[in-house]
Amino acid sequence: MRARIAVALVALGLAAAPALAETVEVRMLNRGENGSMVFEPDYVELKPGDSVKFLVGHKSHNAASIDGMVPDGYAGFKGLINEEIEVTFDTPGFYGIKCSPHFAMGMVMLIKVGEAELTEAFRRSDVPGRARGRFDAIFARVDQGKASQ
Ligand SMILES: [Cu+2]
Repeated sequence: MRARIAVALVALGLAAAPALAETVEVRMLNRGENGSMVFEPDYVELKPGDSVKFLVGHKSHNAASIDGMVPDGYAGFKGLINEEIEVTFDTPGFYGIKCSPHFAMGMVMLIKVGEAELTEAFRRSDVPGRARGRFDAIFARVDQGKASQ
């Protein structure tokens, strides 16, 4: 009897899950656990249809997609400085995100939507040196499979 109830609950959970789009909060910070000028968390995995809400942890940051680090055909987005924006991601793939004024200082993050392959071309995207270092560290965590926030 107990087993039958458990099976029924699992079935309900699986049936309900795809309809529930989630919103993950990411803070834009002058200083965080991983140093200065950071998004926290710096890596997020989403289901298609989920959203990220970029919160103003500290002032003078924004969130914008990085040209060349988004799925083919994706139009991109760019928040204003100090703007809290919520962005919905429908297309599977990897998305590189930057803070426009602090891109050169390495203020970047990565978003994975659905099933996606981290290609060599994506890894070698042309970004400033400090962003390169941050991305390489995130890629290493993705490769190790312990990247989930
Ligand atoms: Cu910034």
